[in-house]
Amino acid sequence: MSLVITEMKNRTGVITLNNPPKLNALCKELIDDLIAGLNQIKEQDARCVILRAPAGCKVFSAGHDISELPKGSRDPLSYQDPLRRGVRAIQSFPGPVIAMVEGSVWGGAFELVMSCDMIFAADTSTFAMTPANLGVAYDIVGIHNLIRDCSLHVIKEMLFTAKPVSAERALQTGIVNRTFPAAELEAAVMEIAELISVKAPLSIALIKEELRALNEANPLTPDEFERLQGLRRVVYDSDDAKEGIAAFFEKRKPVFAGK
Ligand code: LCV
Ligand code: LCV
Repeated sequence: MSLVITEMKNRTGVITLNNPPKLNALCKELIDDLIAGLNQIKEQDARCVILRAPAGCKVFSAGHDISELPKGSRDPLSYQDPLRRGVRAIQSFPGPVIAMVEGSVWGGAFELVMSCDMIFAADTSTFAMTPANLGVAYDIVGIHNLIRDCSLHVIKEMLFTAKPVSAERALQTGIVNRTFPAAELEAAVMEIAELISVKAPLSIALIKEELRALNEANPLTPDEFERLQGLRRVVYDSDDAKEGIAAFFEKRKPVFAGK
């Protein structure tokens, strides 16, 4: 029995964290199911993914499964840790992954949500970053994933106090894109996903990968620059690139085939 529900709604994939007894804690099994869900959705030509928890949930995710943390003197968040693999799967998915948050978000789940491309939250949701609660030596990549989207002062306040931040405060500080009353959240996020799903997927996937590479702090190495140029070539050689311009001059909506 998978700990996530994976479904397609038109050309939007929806992954629902679904392990209520463990408050959707990010145990190895749930992360493996999340990655499998993303791979399944990729095969179905999804243009966008929504990552959510069941409607009305009190806890979006209780974060890393504390019972799976090493009992000491071992890196708690090394490269192959489930949380690290889950974050990389979201960041490398070739299309926007939107976090639709309702309930409270804790620790590694906050990093998972921050690794998504956009965050839309119910106005009753909260966000907490908790290594200081557990004495966890959070890893550099994980910290880097937190500091790119909002002020260092706010992230330090969250890290050093481990105090949950309200949706309103998360909106003010740029952590979330928008907040909605819980009852309106799903419809609003589906509308955004539908809008994305008729845009040019190859351009979007390229731009997401360019932003990821640029965001990885260090200046691009020559090899990395050439790699991105190679990806751009596939896109500007594509039928879609021709279709987009032809449609414009023929004054009709483009139909992008993704090739
Ligand atoms: C395993 C859990 C968990 C859990 N793991 O229900 O960022 S870092 O460095 O901290 C990173 C390592 C990380 O992500 O660590 C985990 C950070 N997560 C947290 O700090 C949240 C810890 N949980 C809570 O604060 C409460 O459980 C919340 C507020 C989420 C829900 O409170 P509520 O009163 O509704 P309980 O606390 O009673 O939890 C129900 C059961 O789930 C277990 C918890 O131990 C309890 O188990 P028992 O029924 O066996 O007592 N549980 C909760 N969170 N992350 N197990
Ligand atoms: C050539 C045009 C253009 C135009 N080029 O007047 O960011 S990227 O990657 O997309 C980048 C590559 C880029 O910047 O691509 C261009 C992005 N631009 C747009 O998407 C805007 C396209 N234009 C429009 O949406 C409308 O034209 C606006 C809203 C700007 C104005 O609308 P309006 O009804 O006032 P028309 O659409 O009737 O345009 C008047 C004439 O200008 C041409 C258009 O084809 C039309 O030509 P005809 O009179 O021959 O039909 N035109 C408009 N924009 N970027 N030609």
